[in-house]
Amino acid sequence: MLSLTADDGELSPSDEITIEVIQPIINQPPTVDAGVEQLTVTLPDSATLDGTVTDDGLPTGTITTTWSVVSGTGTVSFGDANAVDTTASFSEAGTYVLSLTADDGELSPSDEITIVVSNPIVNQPPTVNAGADQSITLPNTAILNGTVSDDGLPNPPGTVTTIWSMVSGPGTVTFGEANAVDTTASFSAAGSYVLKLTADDNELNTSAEVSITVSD
Ligand SMILES: [Ca+2]
Ligand SMILES: [Ca+2]
Ligand SMILES: [Ca+2]
Ligand SMILES: [Ca+2]
Repeated sequence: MLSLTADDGELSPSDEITIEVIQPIINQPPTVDAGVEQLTVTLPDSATLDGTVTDDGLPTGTITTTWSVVSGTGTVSFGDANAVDTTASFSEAGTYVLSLTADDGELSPSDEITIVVSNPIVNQPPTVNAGADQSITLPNTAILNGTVSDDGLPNPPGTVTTIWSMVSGPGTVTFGEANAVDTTASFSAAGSYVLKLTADDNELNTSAEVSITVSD
């Protein structure tokens, strides 16, 4: 409140005026959040982008948002590059940095997100070794020493089933336990036999052979 007083030495009337001092209205920049710091995606999946943008409505009340690529090994396709929430798909595996910018007409801050894009994991077939060729004399049995390994895929089941069988031979073969990798084989007659060990991961199977020479 200001007071103005005029004083002529005898009389001093005054009048008052009230002045309200207000802050100038300053445009605040939009706040931009591009979402979680890091996303992981397995091809051919796309990434779900969940951005958040707010503003004080100044200077015009209109905000333009734009997703763009800061860095990346391949190309990026956005579902809608001007939508705060959208999707991004990637041409190849690698690490990508994307940026979400919000522009209120005067100020345009941005925020980044890192997306790690992986190739799909492909099931590999089991590897099988049926052991070294050997010779035995009847009535001895052959000791079969197989080796089987797998990448554990697919999961489920995550396990491999194995079976020994006879490919060729002059007689019959009896296995101690046909489904065991390491087992025994006994033979009904002398001659040359070829035995086979097969491993099956429920999608892919691999076989290996071993020759057994059986003499009387
Ligand atoms: Ca959102
Ligand atoms: Ca603003
Ligand atoms: Ca073995
Ligand atoms: Ca496998």
